[in-house]
Formats: sequence, C-alpha cells, structure tokens
Amino acid sequence: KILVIGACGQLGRELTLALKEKYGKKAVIACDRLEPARAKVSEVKYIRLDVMNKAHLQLVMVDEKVTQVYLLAAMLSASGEKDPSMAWQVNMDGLLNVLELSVRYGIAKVFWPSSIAVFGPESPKINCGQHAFTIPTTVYGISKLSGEYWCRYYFEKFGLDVRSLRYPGLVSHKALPGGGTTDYAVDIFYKANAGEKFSCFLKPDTALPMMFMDDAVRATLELMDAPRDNISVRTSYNLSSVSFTPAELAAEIRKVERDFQIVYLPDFRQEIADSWPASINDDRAREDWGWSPRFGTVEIVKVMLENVNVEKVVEVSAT
Ligand code: VAH
Repeated sequence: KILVIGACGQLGRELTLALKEKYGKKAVIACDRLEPARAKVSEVKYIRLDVMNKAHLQLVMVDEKVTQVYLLAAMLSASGEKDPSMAWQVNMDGLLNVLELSVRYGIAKVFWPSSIAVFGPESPKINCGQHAFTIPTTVYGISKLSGEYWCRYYFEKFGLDVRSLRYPGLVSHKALPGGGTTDYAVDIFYKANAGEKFSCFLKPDTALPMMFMDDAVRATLELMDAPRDNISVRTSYNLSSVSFTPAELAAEIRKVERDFQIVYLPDFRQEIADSWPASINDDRAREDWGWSPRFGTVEIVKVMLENVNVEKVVEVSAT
C-alpha cells in the first residue's frame, strides 16, 4: 500500500489523485490532520493521522502493510516564520518519524519534498545549480536543508530508498496552497476569475521559479519510477520549469481578462522571496531520470483561468 501523509495539502491532494490513477484506489491510503468529514479525498481510504504521532504512524504502517510513503506534511515558508518552533517540529520530527519507521518496517521507497527555499542570498540568482551555496534564511528552508541531509544519511547508512525534489512555487487549481511565499501565483487567478482587484504581497519585479502542478506531479512519479541506480542525488534534486514576476503574470492574465487590476502591497514575504533564486538549473534531473517540463507561463495562465472555480476548491489541512 502507498501511504500519502499530508494528503489534503496543495501537493498532497493532487499526488493522491495521481497515485490512485496509477495504482488503483485500493493501493492508496490518504492521511492528514483533518477530520474525515472535511478531508474529501475521493474514493481512497482516509485515516486521520498527525505525522508527529510516531506510535500512531507505526500502527498504520503495520496494519495497512505500507510499502511506500509520500511524506508531504509540512509548514511552508510564510507560516513557518510565524511559528518557528512548530515549523521545525512538524517538518523535522515528521520526517525523522517516517525515516526511522521506514527502515524498521522495510519500506521499499519514500518520497519527501524539499524546496528551492534551501537556497539563500549567497546562492546564484540566475540558473542556480544543484550544488550551489545553500544557506537558507527561513525556518522552512533550514528544515528542508536539514531534511535533505537526513534523507541522504538514511540512504547511505541503512540503504533506505528515499528520493526528493526541490520544488519551485507550485501553481494549481484543485487545492489551495497554505502559508507559502509563492501563494500569490495561485490567489491571483481566483481574483482575476472573480473580476476582483488583486492585492499582491510581492513587488512587481520579484522573479521566482514556478511550476504548474501537473508538471510537479509527473516529475514526482517519474523520479519514483526511475531505476534506483540512476539516482545520483540523495539529498534532493533541483527541479525547474518557468520563472516569472507578478507583473509578467498579471500581463499574461490581462491578455485574457482585459480589465484585470493588480496593486502591489509587499509584506514580510518580500524578504523571503528576495532570499531565493529567480531561476534554477535542473540539468542533473534531466540527465539522471529524463526530466523535462511541459507547461510554460502562457499555458499555465490558460489552464488556470479555465479551471479556477471558487466553489470547487477543497479545504486544505490547517498546518
Ligand atoms: C513556499 N510554496 O512558498 C512553498 C515553496 C518555493 C516555495 O517552498 O513556501
């Protein structure tokens, strides 16, 4: 069975759907902290689970005969700065619980998301490489960088096949993001679609690496399907598709929604965004397991405006 922890989040919800499509609904178990009535994970079995509860996680892994784990539960960059100790606990204790129990119960494969947030002001701004300086300035980035080294440790010491991707900002329409610095690139579409003015919490020229969710999900499944010996990076792979600024995104939206209006009111998230690279080099992912993105900015704007629908949005778990 495949256990998806954090299945109600922006990434978790879509990975759960993709894994169900690929392996069948009986092969996937979705977990999150939401009570079942609010989880709304279609068709697959849902178990309310807090990844910090190691005893409960152990019980689920044994009872459900889990063979793969996708650990997506985390507090993202913006919410992490509001509660650093909670962010460290959720992001690190959650990962360490999964890594230790996965070795104990012989889990075949583990996926754990890292982020471009592991990079910081000392990293190259443009085309930031796989082994560029990683000196993160957010608790989230610190926890993701530490997690990368723990993943490599468990691979080297115990042979655990844990694999990871440094996701850019993710743009999607099936579940809202929660507490990220790149969330503006999702919220903007709901406002444009509703014909409302959008207040952007980043400056117009803040370029950030971004990716449409379909590309991110496909990258994850392709990474997890790659032969074990092809994986040369056991911390976490750089992954890239597009980079854009709020102004560029607004201009693309205005080609469709002519009277779309945006104002820029930078807040504390500006400093986080300024610490990250504007674009990422993912040559190693392309070489090792054939990564190649499909959605450019124009396609992202088109598919988002065609699909965002306030009624359709499902609640994400409160992390
Ligand atoms: C965040 N969406 O904003 C996440 C992601 C690169 C950004 O890690 O925190």
